[in-house]
Amino acid sequence: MAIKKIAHIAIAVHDLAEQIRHYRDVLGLELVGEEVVEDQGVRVAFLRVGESTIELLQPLNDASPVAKFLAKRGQGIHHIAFDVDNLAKSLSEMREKEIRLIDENPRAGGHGSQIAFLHPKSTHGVLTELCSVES
Ligand code: CMX
Repeated sequence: MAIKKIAHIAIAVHDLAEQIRHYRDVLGLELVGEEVVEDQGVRVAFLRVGESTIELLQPLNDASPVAKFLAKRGQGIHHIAFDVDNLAKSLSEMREKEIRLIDENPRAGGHGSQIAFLHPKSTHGVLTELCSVES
């Protein structure tokens, strides 16, 4: 697997507008967009940091994995996403290395990307996303 860069670091938040004020107005990051990802039950704000992005995740409802995370752990870093050159091949490699996959196959993410999550129980407690814009 070839990791090209950190695509984004995602942070679980209760109130997107309040957090945007912090990241944009206090830290000075550029807000590049907001998007609802219905199937994940989240509203996402994207803030550019060089070649990477900070993603703020606010749950849309109690069924969202992010709502569960907030209830259990509170606000904070939710996952890290790596941009890989070939997502399907990378997933096969992870499977061979006995990493537990949440997504057996790539699925649609935000911004036209393809994504797949690795389970935090097999990545030492860090929920890890692999993503690719090409596949
Ligand atoms: N980071 C680290 N550990 C996490 C975690 C996270 N983000 N979310 C859950 N866990 C841990 C829990 O603390 C728990 O550990 P313990 O058993 O030691 O207490 C364990 O994983 C199981 O967690 P759970 O609360 O029982 O939740 P589920 O098993 O129902 O789901 C997970 C956990 C990771 C499989 C699920 O949240 C998931 O599928 N996540 C991937 C999808 C996602 O997060 N989408 C939202 C973002 C969408 C986007 O970016 O577009």
